[in-house]
Amino acid sequence: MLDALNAPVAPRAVRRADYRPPEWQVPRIALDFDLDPTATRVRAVLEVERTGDHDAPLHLDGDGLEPLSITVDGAPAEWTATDRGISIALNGARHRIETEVLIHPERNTQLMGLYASGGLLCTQCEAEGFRRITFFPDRPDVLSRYSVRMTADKARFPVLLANGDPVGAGDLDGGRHWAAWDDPFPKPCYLFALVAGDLVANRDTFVTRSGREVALGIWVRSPDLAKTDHALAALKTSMRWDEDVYGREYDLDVFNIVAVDDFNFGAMENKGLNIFNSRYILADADTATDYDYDAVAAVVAHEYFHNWSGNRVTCRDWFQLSLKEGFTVYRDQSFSADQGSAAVKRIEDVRSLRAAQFPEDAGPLAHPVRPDAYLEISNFYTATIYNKGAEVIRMMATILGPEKFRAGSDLYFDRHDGTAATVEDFVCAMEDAGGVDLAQFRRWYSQAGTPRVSARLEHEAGSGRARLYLRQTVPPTPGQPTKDPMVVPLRIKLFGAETANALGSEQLVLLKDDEAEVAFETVTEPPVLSINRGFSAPVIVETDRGPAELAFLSAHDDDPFARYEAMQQLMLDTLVAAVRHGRADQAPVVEAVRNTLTDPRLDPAFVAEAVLLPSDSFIGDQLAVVDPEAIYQAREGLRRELGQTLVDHWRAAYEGARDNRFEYTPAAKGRRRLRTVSLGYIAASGAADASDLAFRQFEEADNMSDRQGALTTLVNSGGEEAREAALDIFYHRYAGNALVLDKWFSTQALSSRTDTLARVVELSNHRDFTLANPNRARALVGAFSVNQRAFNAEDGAGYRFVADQLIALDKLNPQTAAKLVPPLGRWRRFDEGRAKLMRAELERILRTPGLSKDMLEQVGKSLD
Ligand code: 0A1
Ligand code: ZN
Repeated sequence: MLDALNAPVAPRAVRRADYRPPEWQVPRIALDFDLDPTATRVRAVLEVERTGDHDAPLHLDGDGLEPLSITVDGAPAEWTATDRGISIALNGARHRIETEVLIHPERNTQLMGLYASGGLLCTQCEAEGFRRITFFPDRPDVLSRYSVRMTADKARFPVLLANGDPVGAGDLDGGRHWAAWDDPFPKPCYLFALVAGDLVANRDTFVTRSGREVALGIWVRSPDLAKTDHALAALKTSMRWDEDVYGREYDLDVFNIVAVDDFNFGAMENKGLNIFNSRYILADADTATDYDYDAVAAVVAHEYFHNWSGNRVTCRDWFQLSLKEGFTVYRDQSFSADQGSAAVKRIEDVRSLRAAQFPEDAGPLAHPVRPDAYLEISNFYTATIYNKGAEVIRMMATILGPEKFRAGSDLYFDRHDGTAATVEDFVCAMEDAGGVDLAQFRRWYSQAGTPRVSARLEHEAGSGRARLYLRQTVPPTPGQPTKDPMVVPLRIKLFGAETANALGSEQLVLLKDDEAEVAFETVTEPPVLSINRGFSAPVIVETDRGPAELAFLSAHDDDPFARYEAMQQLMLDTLVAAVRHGRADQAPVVEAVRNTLTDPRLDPAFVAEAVLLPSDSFIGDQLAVVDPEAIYQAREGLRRELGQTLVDHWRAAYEGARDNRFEYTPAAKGRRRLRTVSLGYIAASGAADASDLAFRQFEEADNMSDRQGALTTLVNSGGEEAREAALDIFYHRYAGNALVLDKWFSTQALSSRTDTLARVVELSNHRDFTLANPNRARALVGAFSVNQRAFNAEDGAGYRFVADQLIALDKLNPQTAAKLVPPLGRWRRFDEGRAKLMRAELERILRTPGLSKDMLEQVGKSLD
C-alpha cells in the first residue's frame, strides 16, 4: 500500500478550453476480478497504443487502489505516483500493461467504483468511478473493447453479470465459480459494469425489426420479482419506440437490468447491463404511486435510449455531458408523451423545469448547458444539463420540424457511431440535415440564465391591425456579466375576445434580437394573446394580460398547455398580489377553476393539473424577497376560498372519479389524480367530514396513489388522532419495505404543519433512518429542505439541521451530500436575517476538516 496514492490534493479546476486528445489509446482491456466484499483483487491487462508522434508517458488514473504489481510487457514497470494515479514512461508505440490491485467494496460508502449493496456487489463508474476499480485512463474519449472474467463464492454470488454477451462459465474448487463476458462494442470506461449476487430474473425476449432475438432480464432479489412486470413491459415498449421513432435498433444478444437499493442517482446506462436504483424498477399497485409507475417507465426508457445517445455515440469530455443527457431526456419525454396524455406530460415536464432548473439558473450554481469549468464533475449532473439541455434539443426540433429533425438525428448517429462526439457535432448534423444556420442558436449552450421575454400586444380597431412588441433580456450569471440575445422560438396565436375564435393560424416567431415586432392583419375583434404555446422556449414570459384575458384563455385556448399556463399565471398574479398587499381579488381564480372543473369535455388528468395552485417555492421565485410565511398564508387563503366556494364541485369530482378496481391506464390515472386533488380542496374548505373522508380513502385504497394521497391530506390538515393513526398504520403495514418507508419519511418532511421541523429532527433519530442509503437521506433531508416554510423557519433551526446532516453525510457519501446543498445557497433570495443564518451554516460546513471536493465546490460557490 503506497501512501502517496492516497495523499489529499488541493482540488483544481478542469477547463473545457484545456481539452487535448488522449496521448494513449487502449484498444483492448481484459479484466479479471477475484470478488470478495472485504477485499477484491482486480487484474487488468491493457493493450496501449501511442497516438501520434510524441514521447509523453502513459498516465493511468487511480483512486484509493492498493497496487500489488504493475508490469510492462511482462517486466516490472518503472512507474511514479502522481496526484491522480500513476505515470509510466514507455519507449515504443504499443505495450502491454498488467496491473493487479486490491479494493474493498464493503468499505466503499461513496457508492462509486465497486461497492456492496444489500448483499450484492455492483459497480458505478460514471463519471470517474472506474479509477476506483483499476488503473486506467479514466476519460470518455478512450474507447476499448472489454473482456471480463469474474470469480466468486457460488453460494453468496450465484449470478455474475457484466457488459456485453456471456462467453463462458464454470465451477471451481472451494465453492467458487467463474463467468466471462465479452463486449464487442468499444466503450469508454464509465460504461463498464459488473454485478454479483443472489438474484433472480424476470425474463423475456424482444425481436428487433431486423429479426434478431434479444434475451431480456430484469434482475432483483427473489421477494421483489413480482414487482418487475411494469419495468419489463416498459423496456419492450421503449425498444420498439426507438426503432419506430428514431430508427435505432438494439445491438447485443442480451440486455440486462439490475435493481440495487443503494444508488447515488436514478439509474445507469452501462452497455448491455443497466444498473438501477430499485425505486425506478420496482412497482406494484400496493407500493407504487402512479407517479412512481410513470417514473419507472421513463427511467427504463431513458437508460435504454442511451444505448444510442450516449453509448454508441458517447461524449468526448465531460463538458459535453448534455450531448447525451439533454438529447436522451428529450427522447424519454417524447416517449412518455406518446404513452398517455401528451399535454399532461408537457405540463409535468415544465413544472419540474421551473421547480429545479429555473432556480438553479437564477442562483449561485448557474452554469451553461455546456459548462466551461468544474472542480468535481459529479456536481454537474444538474437540471440545467438534463432538463434545460432537453429544452434546447426540443427547440431545435421545433425550428427544424419533425422530418428534418429526424434526418439530423440520423446524420448525427451515422457520422459519429463508435466515437466520442461533441455538442458541436450534434448541432452541425442538425444544420446540415435541416439546411438551417444555428450559429446564434448555439448561445443556448454557452450562455447561462433564463431569458425573460416581455410581450405587449396593441390592437387598432379601425384598421384591423395588431402589433406584438417583443423584448428579451438574459440575466447576468456567475462569470457571465453580460449576454448576447438568444434565438427564442415562440409559438404564437391570437384569439378573438368576443367570439373566442382563433384569429388566423399559429405562427412560429423566432425572436433573435433584443427587440422585435410582429404584425397581424385583419384582426377584426379585440385579440387575446396566446404565447409560448406548448412552452416552445424555456423562458419567462411577461405580458400585461389581466385576469379577464387569462381566464378567457384558460377556458378557450386550443392548446392545452397554454390553457394550463393561463390558469397558472392567473393564480400566480393573484397570489403575488396577496403576498404584497395582504389581500387580492380571488374571484377570477375561483370562476376560472369552476369553469375548468365543470367542463365535461376536459380530460380529468388535465383538470387535476390545471386546478392545482403553484407551489410555495414557485410563488417565492416571483418575488424579490421571499417571505415564506406570507406566501404560505396567501396560498392557504386561496386554497380555502376555492375549497369553500366550490365545495359541491369538489365533492362531485371526488365521487365521479371513484373506480372499483385499480387499473394502470392513462384514464384511470387521471381519475385518481383528480380524486386526490379534490380531497385536498375538500380538506382545505374546512369541511367537518374531511378527515373522515381522507381516512376512509386511506383505509379502503387498493393502490398506493390513493393511499398516499389520503395520507398526505391527513398529515397536512387532518386532526391529530387521524393523522397519527394513519402514520402508524402506514408504517407497520410497510415495515421492511424501504421504498415505501421513504414515502413515510418524505410525507412528514414535506408537511405544512408548524411542528414539521421538530418531527423531522425526531425522525432523523428513528431506527429506520440512515444517511448511508441515499434514497433515505433524500427522503428526509432532501424533502425537508424543499419545504419552503419549514426549512426557512425564522430562527434558522431548519438550516442548522440540514447543515448538520450534510456534514455527517459528506463523510460517507460526498456526491449525495453535495446534491443537497442548493437550498442553503438560496440566501440571496431571503431577508437579511435569514440570509445571515444561511451563510453562517454554509461557512460552518466549509470549515469542516476533511470536506470533500464535491462539497467544497458547491458550498464555496453558494457563498460567492
Ligand atoms: N448517466 C446516468 C446518470 C448517472 C450519473 C452518475 C451516476 O453516478 C453515481 C449515476 C448515474 C443517467 O443519465 O441516467
Ligand atoms: Zn441519462
